[in-house]
Amino acid sequence: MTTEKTERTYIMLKPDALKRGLIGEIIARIEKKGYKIKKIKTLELDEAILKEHYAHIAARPFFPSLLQYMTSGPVVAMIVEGPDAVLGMRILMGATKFEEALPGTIRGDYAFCTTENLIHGSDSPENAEIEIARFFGE
Ligand code: IDP
Ligand code: MG
Repeated sequence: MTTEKTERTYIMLKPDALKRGLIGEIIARIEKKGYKIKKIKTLELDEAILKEHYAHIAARPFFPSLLQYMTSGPVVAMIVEGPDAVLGMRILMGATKFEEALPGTIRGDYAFCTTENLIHGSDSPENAEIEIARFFGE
């Protein structure tokens, strides 16, 4: 008997992933794990959508540099689906703080900075649906 549930999550490859030529490597890891990429597109984010998306950290001192980074180039937005995809993608991504991200995770293997940490993934199934609506309008 399997207990896992099929979920959708919102994944975003941040501007440093594109600048460093790592999107192929990161997408390959997501696919090798077995998740399906249901939708994918590049887009450029403006401050308004970022203030909404990052409302939970808007008061933090690093927020201006986060805005500058996230508007510095295009991102790759994806809807990723699979068993327990929300938690599973968070594990594949690794911890937010680069020094805590374990080897074998995307951030653990490639990130050397906490702001520029390559990838976003929704932190709950509820937020996944909100973020999918925000970036894909569905
Ligand atoms: P998450 O991306 O792992 O879910 P959040 O706490 O939601 O982490 O923060 C959103 C983004 O803000 C992080 O991915 C990172 O780019 C940036 N960030 C979070 N905490 C810090 C910090 O302490 N210093 C610098 N940047 C941070
Ligand atoms: Mg988060």
